[in-house]
Amino acid sequence: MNHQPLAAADPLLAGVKPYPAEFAERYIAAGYWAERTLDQILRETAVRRAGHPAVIDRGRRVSYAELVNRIDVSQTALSACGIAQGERVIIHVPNVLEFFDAVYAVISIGAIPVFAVHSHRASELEHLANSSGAVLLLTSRQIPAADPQAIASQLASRLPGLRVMYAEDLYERGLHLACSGWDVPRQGCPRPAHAAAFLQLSGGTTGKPKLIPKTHRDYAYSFERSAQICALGDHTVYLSGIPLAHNFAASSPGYMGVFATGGTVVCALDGSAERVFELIAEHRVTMVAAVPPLAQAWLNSNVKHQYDLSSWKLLQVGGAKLARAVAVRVEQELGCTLQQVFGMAEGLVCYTRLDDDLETIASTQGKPMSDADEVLVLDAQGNPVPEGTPGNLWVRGPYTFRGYYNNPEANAASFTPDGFYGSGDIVVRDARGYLSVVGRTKDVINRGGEKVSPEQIEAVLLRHPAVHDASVIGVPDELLGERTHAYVVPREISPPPRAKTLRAWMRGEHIADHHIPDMITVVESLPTTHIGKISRNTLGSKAAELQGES
Ligand code: OOB
Repeated sequence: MNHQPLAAADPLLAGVKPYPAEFAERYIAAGYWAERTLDQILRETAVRRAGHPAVIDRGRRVSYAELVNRIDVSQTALSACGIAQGERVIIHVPNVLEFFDAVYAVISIGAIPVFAVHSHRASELEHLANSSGAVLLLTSRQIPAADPQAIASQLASRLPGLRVMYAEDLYERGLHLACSGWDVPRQGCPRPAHAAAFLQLSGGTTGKPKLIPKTHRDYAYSFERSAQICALGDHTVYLSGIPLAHNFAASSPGYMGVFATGGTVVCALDGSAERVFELIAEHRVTMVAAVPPLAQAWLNSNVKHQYDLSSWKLLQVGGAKLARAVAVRVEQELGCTLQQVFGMAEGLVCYTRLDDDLETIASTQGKPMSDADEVLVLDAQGNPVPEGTPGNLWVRGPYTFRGYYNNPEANAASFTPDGFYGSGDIVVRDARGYLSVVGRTKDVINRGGEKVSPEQIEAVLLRHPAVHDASVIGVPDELLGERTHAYVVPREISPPPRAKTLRAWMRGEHIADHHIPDMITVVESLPTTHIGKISRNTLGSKAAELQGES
């Protein structure tokens, strides 16, 4: 555990690197940052929209007034537990009503949520507890395919100082305490808006997740601006196919954007086509967020015609590159507008706009949400590249963080001296400022000196009508240094495509020889990260175990 204080540490939470004063002044003067905390924003909406449903979770419909009451009562249970301002609390709760009780009760009490993903198990949670110094884990009895008691006892033996509670008990316990005379606090977060509100996890595909502090005011700006871009309002009914704990589902515009504008969040415990389509039809959902593998599964599902999806206006896809061949199918096959979202927990989020032309929506990952986002596209030497040329993405702005929590080594490696964060993404910027992600610095395959981007090969494979999904990795090769290996998941048709046929088809697609995979293996499924992005890292390390026809 590294508890080295940083030079100019946030006085409200040691280990948080604040925005420099001149930037803070600029963001306040320009109206980007305001003096409101995250729970205050929800409480304000609750005054305006008291009786309107805030959350729907299976049979449970909870109005804004009820939600705020649940949060206040839940706070009582946390106080009784001795949780104090500034202490870290891990949230390990899936997409259910109690997720909101947990998050907002912790924030309202002035403690700091640390957002685990519900697919994390003891080993990941132990890392999070150590790196955040958390005192409490709020887990859940509703995590699909998990044994929370086993997780708790594994953690108890390794981290005796970490207390464990179920999010489902917060409200009940709080009610009980209130009945026995405890005061239910109703005033909300005691910390100022410039303080760190929570710690989010980096989505990096290498190494263990790092912790990203977000202040109330920078985060509020990002979801309120996102809500504007996505035209959220009272009428919005939002569903996320990915965990609510992830930055995309939290703030792009996510549930926080919905709560800021008075709409409704519908909880989906998983992103399967049946579950999501059923919820869309039943609750007249207007907007859905997904990672590309989910969107592909919904597009290729043969049950979609059985549901009334007419309320569905917008499908947001982000988190990983959406192939153009998939993007062009959305409007016609699902009947809604596609919005590409390219973002990162560290900050910058880009959107295609709702009124963009179809080509822009299908072939770019959008443009930054804020006029104050400073985006640089640089070559390896740090010089700007011309428009239309791939380069490394660097960013600074009113909701892009200034440093990982308590991690000077990672900070030294991730920032320029003047505060630009290097995301590791390779992008192309056009004359309008729209970005297309063409790869990641670390993913580039060096095939005998020819630099091959896995995304480019995947994009071609996804054009084949029998291909459901594809992922390409580099594997060591004596002659070339690295060669390309494509793993392909077929659509549910019989017979599935043969590796030989796919390669022959690719040759007919008029692509460079080095874009035809050296190896193709047809497999049943691909490994994914905790939020459902295809994980090339795991694919690389598990490649030998993957059975399939080559
Ligand atoms: C989102 O956040 P993270 O932190 O899980 O992952 C960030 C990384 C980016 O640096 C990029 O490599 C990749 O995920 N990524 C995309 C992408 N969106 C994210 N790559 C290509 N195309 C896209 N549309 O993933 C995230 C955070 C907020 C909103 C949306 C996604």
